[in-house]
Amino acid sequence: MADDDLDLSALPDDDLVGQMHDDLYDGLKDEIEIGVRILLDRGWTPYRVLTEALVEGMRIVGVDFRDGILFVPEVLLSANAMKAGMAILKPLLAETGAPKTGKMVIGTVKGDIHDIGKNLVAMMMEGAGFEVVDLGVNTDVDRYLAAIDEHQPDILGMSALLTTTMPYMKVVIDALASKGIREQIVVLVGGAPLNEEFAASVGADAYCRDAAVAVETAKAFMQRRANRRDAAD
Ligand code: B1M
Repeated sequence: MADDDLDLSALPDDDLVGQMHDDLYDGLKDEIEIGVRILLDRGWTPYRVLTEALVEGMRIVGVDFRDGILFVPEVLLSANAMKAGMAILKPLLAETGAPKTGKMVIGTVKGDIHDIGKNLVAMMMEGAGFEVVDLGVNTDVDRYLAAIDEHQPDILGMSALLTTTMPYMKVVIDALASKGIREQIVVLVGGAPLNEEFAASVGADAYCRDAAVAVETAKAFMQRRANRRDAAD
C-alpha cells in the first residue's frame, strides 16, 4: 500500500507511533495531527503522546540533522509538524484547573530561535498550575528585565539550544545581580547543550534536563519559599 493510502487508525499503537516518527521526520503536519488525535481517542494521556510520539520523533530528527542527513528546510517542516501536534495537546495538558502555584517568565536567549523545548516547558508549567509569560525567542537582556519588572515572576526560565548562545544566560543573570534583584527570583535554565555544571557556572539556581524536571524543580523552589515564609510568620 502506498504511504498516501495508509489508514493510520488501522495501525496498532506501536506501529502508529513508529509511523508518526516517520511522519514527523517527513514534516507531515496533517498526519501528525491525525496520529495525535487517534492516540488520545485510544486513551493515551496527553503527556504520553507528547513524550513517546512527538519528543522521541524529534530526537530522531535531531540525530540525522547532526549527521548531515537532514538540512534546515527539512527540519523546519518537522518542527512545524511537531508544533501542530503540540497545539492539540496544549489545552489538555493545561486542563488541571489547579490553583495558580506561581508565575514564570520564560524565553529563548538572544541569538537563538529554537523554541520547541521552551514551548514544551511553558505548556507543562501551565499544566502544573503556573502562570507563564512566554517572551518567545531571541530574547535580549532588556526584554527579560522589562518582563520581570512588569510581571514580577517567581521564576525566570531561560532556554538555549546552541553552544554559541548558552553563555548569554550569564549576561542576563549578571544583569539581575547588578539591578539587585537576583535574590528575588529563581533562575532555571535548560536546553540540550547545557548541564548542571554549566548552570552553576553562570549562577543559575538549577539546570532542568527536560520539561518534567523543570516542573518538579519549580514546584520544589516554590515549596521552599512557602516554608521560609511560614517560618518567618
Ligand atoms: Co537547530 N541545532 N539549528 N534548528 N536544531 C540543534 C540544536 C543542533 C544540536 C543540531 C545538531 O547539529 N545536532 C545544532 C546545535 C549544535 C551546537 O550548538 N553545538 C543546531 C544548529 C547548528 C542549528 C543552526 C545553526 C543550523 C544552521 O543554520 N546551520 C540553526 C541556528 C538558528 C538559531 O537559533 N540562530 C538551527 C536552526 C534550526 C531550525 C530553525 C531548523 C529548527 C528550530 C525550529 C524551532 O525550534 N522552531 C532546529 C531544530 C528543530 C533543531 C533540533 C533538530 C531539535 C531541537 C528540538 O526542538 N528538540 C536540534 C537537535 C537536538 O537538539 N538534538 C538542533 C526537541 C525539544 C523537545 O528538545 O529543545 O532539547 P529540547 O528541549 C528539552 C530540554 O532541553 C529542556 O526541556 C525540553 C523538553 O523536554 N529544555 C528546557 C529546553 N529549554 C528549556 C528551558 C528550561 C527548562 C528546560 O527553562 C527552565
